[in-house]
Amino acid sequence: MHTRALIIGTGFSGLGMGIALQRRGVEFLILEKADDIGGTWRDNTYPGCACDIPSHMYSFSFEPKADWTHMWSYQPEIFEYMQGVTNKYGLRRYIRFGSHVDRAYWDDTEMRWHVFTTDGREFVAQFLISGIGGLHIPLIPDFEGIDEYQGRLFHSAQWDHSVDLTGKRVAVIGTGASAIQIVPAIIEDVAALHLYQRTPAWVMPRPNNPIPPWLRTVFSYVPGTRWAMRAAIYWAHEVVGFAMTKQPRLLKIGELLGKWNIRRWVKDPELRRKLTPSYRAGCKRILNSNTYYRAVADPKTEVITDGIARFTRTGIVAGDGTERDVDVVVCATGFHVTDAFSYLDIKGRAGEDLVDRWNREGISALRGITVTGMPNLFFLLGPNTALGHNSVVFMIESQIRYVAQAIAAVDRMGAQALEPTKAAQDAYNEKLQRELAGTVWNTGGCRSWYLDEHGVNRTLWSGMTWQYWLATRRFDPSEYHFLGFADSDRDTRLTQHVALTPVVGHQG
Ligand code: N01
Repeated sequence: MHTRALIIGTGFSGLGMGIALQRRGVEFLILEKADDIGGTWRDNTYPGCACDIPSHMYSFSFEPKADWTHMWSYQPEIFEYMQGVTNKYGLRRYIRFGSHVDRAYWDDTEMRWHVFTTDGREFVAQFLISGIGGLHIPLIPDFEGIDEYQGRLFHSAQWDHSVDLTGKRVAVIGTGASAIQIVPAIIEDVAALHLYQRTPAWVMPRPNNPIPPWLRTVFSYVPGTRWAMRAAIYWAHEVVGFAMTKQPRLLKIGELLGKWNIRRWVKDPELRRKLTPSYRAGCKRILNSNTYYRAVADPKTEVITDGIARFTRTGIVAGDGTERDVDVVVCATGFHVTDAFSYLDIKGRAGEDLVDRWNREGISALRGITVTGMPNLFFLLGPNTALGHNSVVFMIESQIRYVAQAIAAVDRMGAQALEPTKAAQDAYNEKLQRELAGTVWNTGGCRSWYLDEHGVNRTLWSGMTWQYWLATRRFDPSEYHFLGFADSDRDTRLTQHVALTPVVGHQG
């Protein structure tokens, strides 16, 4: 099947990109591996699943919703919002559900991407846009003996709703963003909760009471109020972003709040000690909850900090040799992040394997979106565009605008394709890494999934989000080579600076 632009995924990225192309009259299709839209907000259905960025900000700027029921919405409401947007824009007719992309290659002669799904279908498109994001491949650590365990075991992002936790002994492994929402949501039901903590998180107080109906009415009917709320949320988060990126010392103030939150709920000094992080707040994602520490302090909960030595048929043996039997194990152990892209099979110009390159050099892209040697390939939430402090939907919208401008630039130039110059991509990433060097993620004294195995931050944007907005607001053609002009001399002239390996036509 032929189309002009092929989008992969129907999370916020894929849906937003579809809407932008629809508006601009660019023909497109969206490939979705599952049988419904929603990406991470479809997959994560664990008890207590909610967004830790307020919904008036964690939503499309062009599709505001006045009647969010909570400041920090729960997964069902966000999923419903995404369904509403999908239906409003009639996106379903562009989506091919059950289409799991397996591999893609760029044909230098045709100047087209050939994209294959696992069931053998082939799609051909001029532009390929990845909306797969970075947090979609669940990571279950390879604990010794895990395969022998006879109880129920699942990952937080693949919650098994057929398992009734009532009266069960449950182990939760991990104390990240997912775990701190799960633990308070299940504590009432379970008979015992074993919380395996490797590193404590900084957890700030956060009430999440329903937004009163009168305020929702104000947002609906009083012009400007919704935007004022959005702006207030945005700038409050940017202040934290300033501290994280420019003045990590200021985060000590947050640590005082975090310590107060522990003291407020936890009376046992030994437990307080276990729960108090030893690294700068913000180095790992700052979490927010008014219910987590209360659940941790519950007599049913045991916090285990001795590590996991191995699994047995009936439970887990901790690092100190203590064996604890459990009926259910929840792995809230996060996702493959910096290695998430190694699951891709993408071959670009002259058959170059993108993953081989990224394995050699580390993942990087120009503005986190385009990659030299990979014509007409765009990443949404690609390298170094995730956030530690604000709404990624804001980043996604900046990227979508940039991609739409890039496609328009190809058409305007009368070309078939573009790719960033190596000089532009390298200069961009050198500056980015210089800026990251002083941030809390690189200096805060923790080990997080923001850093790759060499300790290089390949995940987060280095500054404030408005700086990224500025950096992507205007597509700059001087950073690109344009390829595939009808006048082939012009093509040669423009591409002669690229170290072009000879065009070999069909690469598989
Ligand atoms: O995953 P995580 P998550 N042995 O990687 C521990 C987004 N999100 O699913 O800190 C023992 O944060 C690991 O320990 P340590 C958000 O961006 C957003 O919770 O590495 N423990 C950690 O405690 C978030 O950052 C929302 O020492 C092991 C935990 O497992 C991202 O998703 C909500 C281990 C993993 O925490 C991921 O969050 C939820 C091992 N071998 C999630 N391996 C929103 O509200 C890992 N751990 C938007």
